[in-house]
Amino acid sequence: MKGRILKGIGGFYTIESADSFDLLTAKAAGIFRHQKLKPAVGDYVTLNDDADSYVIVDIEKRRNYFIRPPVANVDRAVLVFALSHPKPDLLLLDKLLIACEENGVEAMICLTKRDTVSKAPTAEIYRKTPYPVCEINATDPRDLAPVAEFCAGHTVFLAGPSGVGKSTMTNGLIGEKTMDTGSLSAKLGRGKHTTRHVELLRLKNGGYLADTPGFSSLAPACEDEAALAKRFPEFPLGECRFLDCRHKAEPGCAVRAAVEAEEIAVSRYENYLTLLKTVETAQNKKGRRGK
Ligand SMILES: Nc1nc2c(ncn2[C@@H]2O[C@H](COP(=O)(O)OP(=O)(O)OP(=O)(O)O)[C@@H](O)[C@H]2O)c(=O)[nH]1
Ligand SMILES: [Mg+2]
Ligand SMILES: [Zn+2]
Repeated sequence: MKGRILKGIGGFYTIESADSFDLLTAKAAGIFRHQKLKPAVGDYVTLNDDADSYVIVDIEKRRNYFIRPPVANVDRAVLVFALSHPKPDLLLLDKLLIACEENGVEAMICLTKRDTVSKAPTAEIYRKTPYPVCEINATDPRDLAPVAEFCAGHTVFLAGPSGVGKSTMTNGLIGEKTMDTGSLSAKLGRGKHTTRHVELLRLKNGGYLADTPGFSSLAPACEDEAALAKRFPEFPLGECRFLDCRHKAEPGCAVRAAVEAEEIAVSRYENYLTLLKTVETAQNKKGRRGK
């Protein structure tokens, strides 16, 4: 029989049956112990139910796979950052957006703790991108409507730093207190990594939601400079004077012109330059090794 892994703890997996939507428990077959492939939350699997317990015997090819935390076959992501407490790390947000682009995951940006700030420039930065943006008080369920609409019918994960309200939102979206939430550390003003495992929760209107412990270590894999620029969907690529423009100081660069015209946010462009340096350094290393 077929099903999907919603949860895995200590070698036991909770599977939603594809036919009945019932939940059942299974173990992984011995073959997976000797393979690099391990069953992950989000996997579509085949179960063998001949014996008196269910055993996962096959894993369908994954559409995508994220390592930390392990979750497979995701089609949308809500990137959650607080407007303050903790202060948003926009380089991390841009890295997460790139990782979504690379993995064919549609992203939404959700800025929480709207109730704690009077002015918030962060939203304006991302309104200049094609990504949907919302500013919310995550503790107010009425604010969650745009997020609920974005998630309905899809497999979605919430990603973002500790303490920004991912579990608070999860509880609001699921409609019950499923996840523990934690206060910020008074000394450091950061979250305390309250959520430690990943699990797919069933949404009321169809679809699955995974609250996660972060993805703070998710590094974009961009293989070269051209690939990096393509991950910024608001960059007017193909309009620069030079085909191989890196959008740094080249004359006739359409990207820089768009930054000057305030069509592209300065912070997005600066983060592009920061990541470009990383890609260039990695390439130089590779080049030297190749000689
Ligand atoms: N005022 C206000 N507080 C919020 C908001 N969102 C979350 N909080 C509070 O922030 C704290 C952290 O929220 P969590 O939901 O545990 O954060 P998290 O992102 O799940 O954190 P980790 O599990 O550690 O990754 C809790 O005390 C929440 O009540 C918001 O929009 N406004
Ligand atoms: Mg949490
Ligand atoms: Zn250019």
